[in-house]
Amino acid sequence: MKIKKILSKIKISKKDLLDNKLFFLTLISALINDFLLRAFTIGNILNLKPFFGTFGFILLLCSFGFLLENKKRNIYYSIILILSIIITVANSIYYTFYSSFLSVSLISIMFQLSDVKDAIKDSVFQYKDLIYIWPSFVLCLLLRDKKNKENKINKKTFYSCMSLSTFVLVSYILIFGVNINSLSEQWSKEYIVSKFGIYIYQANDIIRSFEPNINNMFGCEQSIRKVEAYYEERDNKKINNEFTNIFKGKNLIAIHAESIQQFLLDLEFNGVEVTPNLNKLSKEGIYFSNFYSQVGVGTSSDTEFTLSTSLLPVKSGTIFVSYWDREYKTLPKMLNEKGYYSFSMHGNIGTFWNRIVMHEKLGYNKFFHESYYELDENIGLGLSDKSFFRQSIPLIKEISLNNANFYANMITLSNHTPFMELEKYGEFDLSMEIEVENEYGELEKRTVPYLENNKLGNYIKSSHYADSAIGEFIKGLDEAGLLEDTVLLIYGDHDARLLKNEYDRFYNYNPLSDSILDKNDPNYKEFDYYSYELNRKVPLIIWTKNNSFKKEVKTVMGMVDVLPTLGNMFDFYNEYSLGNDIFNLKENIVVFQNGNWLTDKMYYNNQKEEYLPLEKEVISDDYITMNKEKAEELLNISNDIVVCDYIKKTKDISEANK
Ligand code: GP9
Ligand code: MN
Repeated sequence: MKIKKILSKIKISKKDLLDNKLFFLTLISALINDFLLRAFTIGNILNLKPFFGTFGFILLLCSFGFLLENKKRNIYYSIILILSIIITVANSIYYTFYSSFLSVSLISIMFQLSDVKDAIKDSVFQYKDLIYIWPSFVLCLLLRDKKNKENKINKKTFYSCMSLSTFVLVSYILIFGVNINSLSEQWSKEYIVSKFGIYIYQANDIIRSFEPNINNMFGCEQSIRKVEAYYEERDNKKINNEFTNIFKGKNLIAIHAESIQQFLLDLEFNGVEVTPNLNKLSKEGIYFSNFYSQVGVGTSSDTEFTLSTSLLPVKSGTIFVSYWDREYKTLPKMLNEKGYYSFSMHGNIGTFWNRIVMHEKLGYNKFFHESYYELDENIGLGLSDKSFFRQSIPLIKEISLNNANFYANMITLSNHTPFMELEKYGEFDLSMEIEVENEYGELEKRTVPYLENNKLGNYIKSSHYADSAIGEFIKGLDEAGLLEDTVLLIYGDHDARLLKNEYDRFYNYNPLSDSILDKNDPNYKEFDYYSYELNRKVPLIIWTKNNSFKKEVKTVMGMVDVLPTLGNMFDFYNEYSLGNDIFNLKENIVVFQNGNWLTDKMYYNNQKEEYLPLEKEVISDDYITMNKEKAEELLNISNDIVVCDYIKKTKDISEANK
């Protein structure tokens, strides 16, 4: 009854609306573009929720147009329309690159994105990104129509549109049971877009971008109490095991291997290994074969942060850029306390990812960036890995002579998307030799291109180069006598950000026709969402020259677990770690920024609320609910620690109490 009453009050005159073609264009084009964007990105086109969300929201915005007259009204609608086009185009491009949606807090680091703009242009700008500009052509036509310039203020239509939009939004929330909290939690951008549409997502993102400052001023008291309760309950004590103190007093060299994925290890083409050096190290040292990076939009910098702190990236923006001023308990700081000299090295400009500021905050005594090297060979964004390593050895040697112990973090660069500098990577043959029957019925050898001239193929060639650079580095370290008391830690920083369809030719190549197998072919191997996500894992190896600890660890593990695992080996302890010493765990959970999570039993897709079982054992609903809550809690707690500067605040309180 009530609904009928409300509806009867909403009177929108047909004439009013038909006289307002711009109003219609804005509303309808926003709806269509939102639909197209979701179809081309997350693909949930049959879901009605975002449709109602977008309709209610855009109608609400458009209703204010009726309070304006003539030219002003046209300008108002044109602005909404152009903004909606910009939002969809920008998100379309961004999604191809990051598999996520744009966050305005990234605008402050646009100068960095301009450094990778070539990478973006070469690899991900696609014609589909232009579909969204169609309304601008209609807009031009309508603005030329004189009738459109004569509009009177129309309060009645304003009230009607307002009521209708409010009615739609309220019933959308009530009927669909939309979880409004997810807007403030923002722990999965894909989730928000799939439930609210792109415009509500972006408006919410803009409001939330002020959070770093506002939250710290007002909303943190409660968050800090939650973090405190979390640590109390967690009982984050150090437990001894067979690896305790095995590397106490040893030097540490970490190799941050740009974009190296785990599937490359032990992969061969024409009898030649893609990563012979990593293969050898993985067999000689402790090899974690189910290891995942846990990056957000901060990619490389997020890995640097998580490795150093055992905390996760923030929900919105990047820690290196927006939260560099917070206090963290870090790997360099803890080693420095033990008399180590900690330093980082990288062949790109120091300001990239705000490293020049953040590395100092993380506790590195020195950051050797591009300016410290002779730029004698360039690959991609900066100095080539081979030259970088070659020039780094004497610098490391000098530090080793002047300090009791050292920790070096070497951030490699050459294996960065878009993997285009083939002539610099060296020879690596990705063609395939096959035998085919000729017209006389005889077998004949033929070479087919397979992964030559292909994005994944180029990535493989680039990775072969990166692996060879690591091999040369280790040889150089050995020659300089730097391996005797040193532990090497090698990890892929994140996946190569290849698109799912770029694996098609790799898995489903038909050499006879030099094309991709048909989906109905019995040999066709499905590379679906889960295969893609699980394939994003990266290698992690802990290696020493004498190799007394050979082992393959198969338990799932995330970047957040590296610090506690190393802490047990090197004898340091971070009570704020959110990860675990992997050797003290029977079962682990790896939580990803988009809310997905992984255990040895299953991979959970948070966006679709579905999962892939990884074992035959039946998975109970309780198990899923428990881990879902755990994943959510970890992301929230980590975010609160950073945003609310928890570590500094607790330290201040304990000092005041002394
Ligand atoms: C930039 C390099 C690459 O210096 O570390 O950063 P990424 O794009 O991987 O975050
Ligand atoms: Mn990287």
